[in-house]
Amino acid sequence: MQELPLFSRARRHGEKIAIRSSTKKFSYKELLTNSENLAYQLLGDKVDLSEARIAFLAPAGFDYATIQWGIWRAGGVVVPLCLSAAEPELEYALSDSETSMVVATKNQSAKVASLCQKLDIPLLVLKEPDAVSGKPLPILNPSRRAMILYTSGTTSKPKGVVLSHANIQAQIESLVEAWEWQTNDRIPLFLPLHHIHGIINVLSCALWMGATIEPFSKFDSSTILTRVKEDAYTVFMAVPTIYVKLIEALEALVKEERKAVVQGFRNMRLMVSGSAALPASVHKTWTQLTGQKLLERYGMTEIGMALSNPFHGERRPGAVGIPLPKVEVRLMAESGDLVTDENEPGEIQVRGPCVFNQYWKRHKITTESFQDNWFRTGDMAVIENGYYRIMGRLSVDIIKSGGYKLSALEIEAVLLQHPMIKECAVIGHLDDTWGEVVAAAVVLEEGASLHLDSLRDDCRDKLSNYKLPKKLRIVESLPRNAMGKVTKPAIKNLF
Ligand code: MCA
Ligand code: AMP
Repeated sequence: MQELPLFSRARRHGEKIAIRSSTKKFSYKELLTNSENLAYQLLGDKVDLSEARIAFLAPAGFDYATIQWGIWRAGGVVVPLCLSAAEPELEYALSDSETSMVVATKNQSAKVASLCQKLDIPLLVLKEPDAVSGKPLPILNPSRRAMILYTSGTTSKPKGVVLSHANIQAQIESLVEAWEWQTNDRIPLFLPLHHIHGIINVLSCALWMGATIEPFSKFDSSTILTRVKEDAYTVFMAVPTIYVKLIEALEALVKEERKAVVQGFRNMRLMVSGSAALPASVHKTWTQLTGQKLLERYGMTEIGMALSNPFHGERRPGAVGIPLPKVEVRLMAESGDLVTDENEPGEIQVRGPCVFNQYWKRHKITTESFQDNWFRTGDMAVIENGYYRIMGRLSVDIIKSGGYKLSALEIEAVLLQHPMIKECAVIGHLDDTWGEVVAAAVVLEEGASLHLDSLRDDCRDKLSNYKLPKKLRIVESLPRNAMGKVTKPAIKNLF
């Protein structure tokens, strides 16, 4: 067995710049040295962390990559934490994953210090590297567990998706091949790094290829437009909400300035959209404005990317293309029969080396999520003229907002803890910018009153910003069916 290819390839990239911020540049060599140092620090007297879960909190940048690689090189499983998570969400991730240590950058450490104390988990604050120890690091079998990502779904608490090193490698290789990643690519990274989109599609693919990443602590359209105007990037990956925000920002520019920025977009060799449906209107407006045809693709935390419009060939608005290399896709009709004809809807099921094989500590849910070794995505699609088109999700309780997957049940569970709220139902309400926004219908306790702003403030310490309700309806009673179950389509009609 040999070192994982991600690291042996980095050795070949050597002095090339892996990560550049506005003030600093870091080479592949520095990333290898610093992550090796961290690995020794994490190992102490041990020879292998043997899949111990190490959670970490770091903004996009060299430190993030150092920590991720350091944990991997020591044989640990990374649990990247959400920077904007509320404390109960962090506590849940640490407890559920049975994290044995948290690593944080100096600026992020205050966010987790008291929680680590409460849970009796050691906190390691990243510092300047010591000299390398020289003892060999563990050689990892690719089938070993590498990463746990928390994903919301049809359960009230998020589930930990376990990905192996082999899964990660297959996901990277599939995208590198399909989108023809190049060693001289330059890409901005402003997506959150506790999800696949930022972690695999941007960070890991770029580092695999020896490309250069420009990290940002958060997305800001004017900063990005300035860098685009300077021709800083060759590849760009974002969620639909970001393209909507960029269209607004571009349209607000004066003509000459817009022309210069548009030229920067025009010069890129690839612009990708995913994580949520890209409205055909946004696709077309983007092409009219910049001349770029966005490449839309479809993926999921459990499987990486599965379907993509082609790099060469027709990029069809409203469609997600065909299966990526190494990925098998089939559609299963509600009747239980395999869909064999075009224009017939079915659930997307996926098989291949990119697909995870377990939800952390949730054996029953894992088993139920597969049908004959095919992962059941819960998304419906049809094939039209050779391309898949996503029709929606099987569950109304899954909301996609700004590219984040949210569980209506998780939000309802928090709202029900509110002293003014007797009953509630949460749905995703269609929105031009966010895809969907969180909307809550509530029945109040006798004599109580509630406003959206105060509800958001009251829930802020329990939910991340993007999960807070954006719409509120106060109702006398929730619409229910004959079985007493809340009818969510009727809730949707309330907004
Ligand atoms: C923030 N705001 C919202 C939402 N989020 N309003 C409605 N719905 C939301 N979801 C509001 C805030 O309340 C605030 O309003 C204002 O927008 C700015 O908030 P901020 O948090 O600063 O937002 P932002 O930084 O502008 O965030 C927008 C964003 C972000 C950049 C689009 O949501 C984002 O990074 N999304 C990407 C998520 C992602 O990477 N998903 C991939 C998952 P006010 O000022 O009034 O308070 S992986 C996946 O899905 C699979 C594998 C796949 O296929 O990729
Ligand atoms: P996540 O669990 O955060 O990985 O989100 C995965 C979900 O995002 C999928 O199950 C889809 O519902 C949705 N999704 C991702 N890409 C697309 C797309 N291009 N069009 C529509 N939905 C998408």
